[in-house]
Amino acid sequence: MTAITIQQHILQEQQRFPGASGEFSFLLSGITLATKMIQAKVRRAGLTDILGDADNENIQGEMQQKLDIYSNECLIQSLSSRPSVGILASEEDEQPLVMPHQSVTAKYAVVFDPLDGSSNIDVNVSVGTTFSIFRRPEGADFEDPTRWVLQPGRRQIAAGYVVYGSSTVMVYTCGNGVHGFTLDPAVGAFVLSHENIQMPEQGNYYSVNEAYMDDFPEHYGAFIASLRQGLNGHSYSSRYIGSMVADFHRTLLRGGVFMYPPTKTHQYGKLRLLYEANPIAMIAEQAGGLATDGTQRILDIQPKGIHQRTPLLVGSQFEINEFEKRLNQ
Ligand code: P6P
Repeated sequence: MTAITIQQHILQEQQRFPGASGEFSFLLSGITLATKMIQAKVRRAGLTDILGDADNENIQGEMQQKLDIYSNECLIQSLSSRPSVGILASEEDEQPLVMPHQSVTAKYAVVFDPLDGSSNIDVNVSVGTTFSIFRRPEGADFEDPTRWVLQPGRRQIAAGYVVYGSSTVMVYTCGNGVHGFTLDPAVGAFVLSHENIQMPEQGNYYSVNEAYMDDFPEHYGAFIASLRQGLNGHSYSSRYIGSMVADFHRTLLRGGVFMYPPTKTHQYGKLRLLYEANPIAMIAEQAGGLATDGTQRILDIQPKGIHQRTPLLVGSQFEINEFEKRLNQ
């Protein structure tokens, strides 16, 4: 069977965007290039002095890991050389970045978390990169860059993530199904390995940080208790890595539910809407799953701030419907 690289796949997807003269595939190739550079550093993290905390804090108030900084720079450098990109918004930067060219023909904004879960790097736990792509809104200019990115997730034209795990896998969607590509280190290419991923309608795992169990709102606690007891004679195991991309990737392939509910310290949950929940939610829905903030679909939320947080429940139809049934009781 001939291998299909992500570049070939993107070009096929490109046909779905009328008038996109290769710009879209060139944009996505900027992301794949950056993630190959990131993975090369992640794979060697224990061998270079890149481990450990940088001496400055990012806006999230977390100690930046040096790999965070490197990963952010890889994505900025790669995407800045794509004239179709007008605005970037990163988890690592308080404000959106306006591309120096400020081209009137710039069509896209890219939102990303360069290295989600980076606090796990030093203990060799899987980490990930997430990205989300929007079209430039009608009439948006470079005076108000936030307008390019404060769009509901349903307007994403593409979204995806790379999980740096036992292998490096990129999962993306352009609204025409979800497809996974495994990096072949021998040739340095992402090769199609999971075509048209469908999330199981019901799963065997629930994934949540149970240390906060007493903090969760009551209906979350009741839902988790029902998963522990088993639903409709279906039993569950608990799996939680503490790295969203890895926890979601398992949920995508095996089904079940991943959640980060509101807690006493994070009344809107810890995960960020724009560059964590939205891309994950687009992938989940494209694969037949669901994603909610506990009251509405993630993709319907109108963002108010680039770094705003949201509760997130994402997973199989069965489990999410079971949660929503309890909510309405
Ligand atoms: P907690 C990693 O720092 C992260 O942002 C997500 O990747 C992960 O799901 C979550 O935080 C883990 O948070 O509070 O369970 O340690």
